[in-house]
Amino acid sequence: MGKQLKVENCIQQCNMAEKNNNEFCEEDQQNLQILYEKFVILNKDLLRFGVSIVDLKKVCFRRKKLDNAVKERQKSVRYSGVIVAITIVGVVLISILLKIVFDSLMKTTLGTRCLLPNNYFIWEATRPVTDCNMCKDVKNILIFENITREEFRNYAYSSRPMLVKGAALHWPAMHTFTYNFFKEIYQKTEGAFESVEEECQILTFKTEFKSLEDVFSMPESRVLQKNSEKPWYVGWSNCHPEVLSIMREHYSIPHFLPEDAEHANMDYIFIGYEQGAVMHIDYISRLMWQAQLRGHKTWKLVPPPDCDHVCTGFSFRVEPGDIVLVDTRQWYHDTHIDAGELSLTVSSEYG
Ligand SMILES: O=C(O)CCC(=O)C(=O)O
Ligand SMILES: [Fe+2]
Repeated sequence: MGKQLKVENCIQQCNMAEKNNNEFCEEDQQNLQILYEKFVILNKDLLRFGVSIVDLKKVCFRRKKLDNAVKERQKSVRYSGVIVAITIVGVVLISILLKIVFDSLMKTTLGTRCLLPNNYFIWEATRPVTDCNMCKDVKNILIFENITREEFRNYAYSSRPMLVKGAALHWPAMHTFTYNFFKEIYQKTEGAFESVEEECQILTFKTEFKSLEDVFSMPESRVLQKNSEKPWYVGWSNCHPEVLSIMREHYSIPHFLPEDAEHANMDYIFIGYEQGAVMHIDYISRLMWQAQLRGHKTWKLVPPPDCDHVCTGFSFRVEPGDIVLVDTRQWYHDTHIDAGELSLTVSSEYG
């Protein structure tokens, strides 16, 4: 009898432990009671056949262990579920983030001109290997005093830096384009400022300006560089159709470019004083031309670093009316304006 009580205690202990962990419904409890009674009878029989209390305890606790293992497994399955959910949410968030970064890169690099300091590492990582023949025997700018379309044909798509002297001298833009000309167009054209923010691009170089609106809010004394005001130099692309069509009434595509050349549907203005563009390379898909409308500008060209052993850099100065052609995707370049002069240029891509 003493032995039997101990067995019942053991089973009760096991069930109590179980009860603490689980909520049983009424039906479960009835079934458990039946099971319990059958279990008591079975234990009595086992004891009668000579099985010891120690053996029964062992069985009882081995079962508990097994139960715990099952619970652990269920727990780990639950954890795995949570981990899978977190992973899915993570992947979705990372994808959204990558898309935002990719879109902004497309805007700042592939679609438009990209200045090196903004995303140097991305640019360097994606820069194609240079064929150093593009700069191997190039020691200076190739200058044409005047050139016909026919004569220019062989040079048009080379990466050779070239200068066509006085090619823009007859353009009305030589006289009509001023700071105030652009200020007026932008202020009177609905959506013009927004287009620069959303579809075009502004390059503010060393200035504190955040937008083209800031550029056109400068006090006149600074615009004209009176009273030792801080110098400024900016560039922006014009892609608003109305702004572009007004601008294009004042200049044309350089006469020497091939008739079947493709042209971009946005043109750039660079305007300002002293140090112009900082040393950079452009991530654009085509070649470019730039007409110097006002002021004198010195370009410094540096070959790509992978061609350092065969190529050298050089500088050249452009005068009002000159049109410069540089493969700005391959030649690193910076610009500097003659002291005290305002420089104003218009440029575009062709290919
Ligand atoms: O005109 C300038 O100062 C810089 C122009 C430039 O970087 C370019 O046309 O790619
Ligand atoms: Fe550039």
